[in-house]
Amino acid sequence: ISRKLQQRAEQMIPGGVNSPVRAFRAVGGDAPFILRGQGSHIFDADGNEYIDYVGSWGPLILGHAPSKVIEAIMDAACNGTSFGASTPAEADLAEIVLSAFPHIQKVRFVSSGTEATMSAIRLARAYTKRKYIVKFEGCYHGHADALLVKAGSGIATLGIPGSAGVPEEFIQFTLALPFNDTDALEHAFKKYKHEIACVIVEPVVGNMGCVPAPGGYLAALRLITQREKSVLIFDEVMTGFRLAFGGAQELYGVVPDLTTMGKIIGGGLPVGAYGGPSEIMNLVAPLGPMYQAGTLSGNPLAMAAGLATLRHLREHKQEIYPRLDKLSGELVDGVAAAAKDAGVTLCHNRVGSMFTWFFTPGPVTDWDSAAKSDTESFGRFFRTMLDNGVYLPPSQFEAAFLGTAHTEEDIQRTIDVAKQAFASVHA
Ligand code: KE4
Repeated sequence: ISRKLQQRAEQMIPGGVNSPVRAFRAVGGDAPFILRGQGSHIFDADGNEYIDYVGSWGPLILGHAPSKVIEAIMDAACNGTSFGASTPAEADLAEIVLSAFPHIQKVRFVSSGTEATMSAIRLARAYTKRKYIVKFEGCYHGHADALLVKAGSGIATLGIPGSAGVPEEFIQFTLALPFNDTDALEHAFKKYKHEIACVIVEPVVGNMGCVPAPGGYLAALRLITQREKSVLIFDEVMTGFRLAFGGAQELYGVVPDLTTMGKIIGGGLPVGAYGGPSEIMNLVAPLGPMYQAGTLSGNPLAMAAGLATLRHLREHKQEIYPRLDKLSGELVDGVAAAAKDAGVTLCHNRVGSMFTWFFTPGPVTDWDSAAKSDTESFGRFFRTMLDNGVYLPPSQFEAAFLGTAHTEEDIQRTIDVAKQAFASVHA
């Protein structure tokens, strides 16, 4: 049935999908159409059940349809879905975000991670009155024009458009540097002295597959940007409330100037956010001259879902994060051991409940090393897992997630299926 649904959808929607990765181009085969989710499992149109390690790409840290979140959404919906006017829930959610990220004095809610990073960059440029921005190769921050660049050849050269429809003039001020290379960053600041508005980074990268920043790297970014009076932006859209209640900055003890968020803060509904000290945030309209707006920003249903999710995480964080770490470790190590036993070349990266198995000897520490992965083998592994009821991210270069609804049985079953899958990789 999924195939029929796909054929129908692609008549009217490009590729039949509303986000490219869902088309399974990177892994081949048919993408199942999902009808419902419950806890750690999802169910497709053909009646197949899967253990879900995508969790809507990060938001569903509490699993599918947790009763508290669903009730909160239903209660809010009974009073209407949107007013385009202020509601108390927005300040309620802001309060929790500020409690989790102490450096944030003011936060603005938007409806996606893309809007959050796009706005944070505009704000950094407004605050510093500088034009250049630095991002790192392999990091993804949403699809705003200025961020759709591929690394240029050589160090600290300007990026090249990473998408059709992005004129090079739109990325002429974007520097795409190698991740995990402070020399490259120092070189850029020398070459573009006093001209770099901000450095944006995923403090633990999810978009190369999971790649943690090596010890000292984030602290070095902090030092260099402080010295250069450039705004450091931690894109915590994926890591915020995922790696710890206070995200990567709590885990690593490095504090950026601006933080962008998304995913978990909406509890599965569309929410993004950017925040930082009032000194910077007061530039945002209507207070200041930097314009940013949104019809559904702070939407009551999205705020209700985010509130229910973050309140639960805040209340139970002492046991939730250690358990997610323990269970994820069992899973990742169990699958890695199965690969070793089967003579399959595999390495893995994991930070808390965010992880990736790479089909390469590794270590995977940046884009160049991630790109050495054997995506064919990954595709075969992915499809065998899917055929046996395990739903992994359909790309070697995406992070997988474990949530509070996953059980020991889920983990054991996944390891068992991986044993079969590795046997087939050799076949
Ligand atoms: P959205 O605009 O997709 O809400 O957020 C963009 C974004 C920003 N920053 C980081 C670190 C992100 O990971 C993302 C989006 N992540 C992808 C998964 N790699 C979303 C999945 C998709 O594109 O369909």
